[in-house]
Amino acid sequence: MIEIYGAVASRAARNLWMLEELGLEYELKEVSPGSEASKHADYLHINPNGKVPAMVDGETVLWESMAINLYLAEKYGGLKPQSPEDWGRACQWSFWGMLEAEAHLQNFLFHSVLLPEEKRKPDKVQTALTALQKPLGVLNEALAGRDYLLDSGFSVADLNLAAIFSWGKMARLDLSAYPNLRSWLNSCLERDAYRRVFPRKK
Ligand SMILES: N[C@@H](CCC(=O)N[C@@H](CS)C(=O)NCC(=O)O)C(=O)O
Repeated sequence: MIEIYGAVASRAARNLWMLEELGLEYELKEVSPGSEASKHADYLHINPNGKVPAMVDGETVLWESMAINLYLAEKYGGLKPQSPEDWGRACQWSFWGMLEAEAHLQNFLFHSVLLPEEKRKPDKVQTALTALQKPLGVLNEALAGRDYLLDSGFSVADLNLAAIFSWGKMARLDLSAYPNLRSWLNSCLERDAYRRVFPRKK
């Protein structure tokens, strides 16, 4: 059975979402980010970075959340880009999301919602907001007149990117200037598989 090391409240959630979409059996091995367990030799053997997530699938050990999802799409055939060009696009959006948006969204989320109030730095929120305008605009433009990033419909490209931009939603980032992005993100995050990982609060 596929094992995911991490926690729901970590980047492992994007792998759990992918596994739910694919209907694969898996086990979540609880390792909290930054915990002692994540720095223990047993875990470093799986992910030498001491970070989560990591995946073990038989003999295959992988880390880096986006790579794990691209592997799962290719290996198990779900949410899979249908051509080399679409593989390129899926990698493009996954790498772009991590390199151009993720750190800013993380700062925005931590300094506006997650950190205890006394540790939040308003200037970090402002810097993140300013830096986010460019990637938000790029993605909004790319989604003009289309429901998903690839012509074939919802794919690993959408899942990887929506998992990153979900942090904006968690932090109540105002997306009103980016209507294409907002409706795409809402439709990705309303999927049953996502809701199985993050059930709606009652
Ligand atoms: N690029 C990596 C980032 C991994 C990462 O930073 N994970 C965080 C949790 S979401 C972590 O383990 N942080 C703890 C630490 O840095 O010690 C990925 O996408 O898998």
